[in-house]
Amino acid sequence: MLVNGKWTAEWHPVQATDEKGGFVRQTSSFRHWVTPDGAPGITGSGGFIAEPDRYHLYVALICPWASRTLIARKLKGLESVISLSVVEPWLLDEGWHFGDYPGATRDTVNHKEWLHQLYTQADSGFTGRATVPVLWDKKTHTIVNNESADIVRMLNSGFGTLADSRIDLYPAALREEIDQLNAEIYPRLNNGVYRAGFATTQESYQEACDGVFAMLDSLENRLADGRPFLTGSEFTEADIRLFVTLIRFDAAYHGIFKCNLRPLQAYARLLGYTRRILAIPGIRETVNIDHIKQGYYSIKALNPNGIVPTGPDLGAYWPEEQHHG
Ligand SMILES: N[C@@H](CCC(=O)N[C@@H](CS)C(=O)NCC(=O)O)C(=O)O
Repeated sequence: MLVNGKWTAEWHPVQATDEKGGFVRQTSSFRHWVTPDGAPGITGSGGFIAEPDRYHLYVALICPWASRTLIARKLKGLESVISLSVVEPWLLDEGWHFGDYPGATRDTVNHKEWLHQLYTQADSGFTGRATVPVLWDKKTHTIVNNESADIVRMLNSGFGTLADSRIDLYPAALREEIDQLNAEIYPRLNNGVYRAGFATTQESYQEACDGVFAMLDSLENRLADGRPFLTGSEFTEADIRLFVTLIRFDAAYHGIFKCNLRPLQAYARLLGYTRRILAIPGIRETVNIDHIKQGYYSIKALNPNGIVPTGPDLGAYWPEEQHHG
């Protein structure tokens, strides 16, 4: 991580823990908002007006939080408005790296080698982890925001007429329900799998793992009335946030994070739900199972030899092909 703008290599890879040995995720530190007229958003300062070719998104395809933003960019038709860089799948000694691994790109905007160099360009005294996603402003050469939940919302409504208005990922009538779903699914499932994986005590692992499966059970029941998406017939940001975890579940969390009570494939409705979302035009291209497996299985504290398992067979997700690279 960065300490006062200097890279320190001591971090890898077990992150901050609480007094019970539970994993604690760092809070995001750049919280400005792009808005149609440049007015300040709910946090941070103003001046980030929605303009074509002004903003650049940095993601990792292994990362569920970054993938949220990639999906939102795609569905809102912002691919030609916001350019993109993809890091390689492994957290190396200096964190995320730009290189030539298939599916990754170079940093075509700032020509950095490491993601942390963007953080110090934005703030030369930055202390914290250099995480993806990052929304970068090419005009003022700084980070607009590095919190995926914010970025998804600003891609949905901050780009005004530059974005496809037919799709609303956070419709006013569903906001309360979406907020409630997010508040429940994030700690128990999205971050719950990480809390299970990075737990350093049996007790914190058990608590996290129980939460993960209780949440999956509850979501499976929620879909029992035949609703296609979490809130009903409309696909919303709550679905994006659930999908990015479900699509990684069997490929990574079931193995490396020891969330192995059941595979996702044992949940018929959740599997059908995952397939339904994969079939939405554009979404499948945001999923790269090779990056996901390479990335998670390279976490040295959990898998010192870095061996990437061959399985599982994910054919049930993509019935027409055996796997998707
Ligand atoms: N709150 C952030 C979390 C992002 C996050 O934790 N990203 C991970 C990858 S999945 C990361 O970049 N980790 C690098 C590190 O911790 O050094 C968000 O949702 O945007």
